[in-house]
Amino acid sequence: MSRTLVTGANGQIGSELVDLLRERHGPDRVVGLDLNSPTARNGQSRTGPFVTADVRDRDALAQVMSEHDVEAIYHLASLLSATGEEHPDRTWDVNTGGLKHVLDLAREHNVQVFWPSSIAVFGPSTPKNNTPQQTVLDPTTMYGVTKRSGELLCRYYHRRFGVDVRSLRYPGLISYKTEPGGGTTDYAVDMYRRAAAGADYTCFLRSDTRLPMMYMPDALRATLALMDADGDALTVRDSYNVDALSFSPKELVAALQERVPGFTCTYEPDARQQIADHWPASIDDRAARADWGWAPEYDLDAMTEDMLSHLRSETPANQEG
Ligand code: NAD
Ligand code: AKB
Repeated sequence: MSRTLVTGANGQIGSELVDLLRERHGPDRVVGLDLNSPTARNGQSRTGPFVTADVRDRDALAQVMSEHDVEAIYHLASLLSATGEEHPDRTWDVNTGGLKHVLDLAREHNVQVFWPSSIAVFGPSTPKNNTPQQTVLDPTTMYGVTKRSGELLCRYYHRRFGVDVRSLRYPGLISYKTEPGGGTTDYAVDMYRRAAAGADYTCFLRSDTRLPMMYMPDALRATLALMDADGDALTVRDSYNVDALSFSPKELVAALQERVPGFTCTYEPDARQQIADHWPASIDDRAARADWGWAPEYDLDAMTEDMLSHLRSETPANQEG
């Protein structure tokens, strides 16, 4: 039986993607892989196969591919931007080494690959508004360096070896099921969680820091749509820009205050501000719209309604009631 492999399966995206793919293909046909077994905090159903392994270990990956007859990989295992600045060597090894192993094995086993890039590929010389698909790419973080290197590797493996690898430059992703890990855009999820719990929030970015964001249901839909698309229609083989919405912390505070009276936010920018200052405020995603029909569904109001209703239903008071 051939299977789909998801690396980084315990993460913010992996936890939800594993469940979605298991609904699509059946629980037995999707293998999760991460450094540790999933816990309740990872939110993921534990109905299917799971492997604990390190993506830096090529032999372990090769064994999983053969044992499970893997036909598609969603390679999500990674360190993110803020953690990346704390551990640059490990970030290079995990992000770039892991992707190289996956691409080599995909070439050997004729496997389709999804690998996410990020708005972190852009930098201080990139146009900040409506950032084009083809533009200056001068990342200033180790995370951004691994993402741009990864994009070039993906394009090389496609052109040189015909590997069917597809990629999106995700903006900051917002979700309520599994908490994000070590990113710069995580402030938004933290703020939602605090507001839903009736608490105030101290934000680590300045109030006017506008960044591109996307709600997780849109991100998952984009991912599957790209993987389902006709390969001949894809004109971008490094990584597609995808846009959904943009907001600053103060705009998110205003959206929350409309629904959570009395919510307040104070601002204490830290080292993550410098990372955010080099990222775009909005993205031009016309190539994704033209090539495979991308269109987001959630704006800030719709996302805020949905986030709060889910987070409030999970608060201890509601669980007891
Ligand atoms: P996350 O930090 O929530 O999850 C990453 C997972 O990878 C974790 O469960 C971690 O245990 C695992 N991992 C780390 N090192 C590993 C290793 N050596 N071997 C095996 N597993 C390892 O990240 P996420 O938000 O789910 O992101 C998934 C992918 O999407 C990453 O490539 C990330 O760069 C990209 N991305 C995410 C966002 C976002 O906002 N979440 C935005 C842009 C791009
Ligand atoms: C991060 O903040 O590091 C991620 C990303 C935009 O890649 N959310």
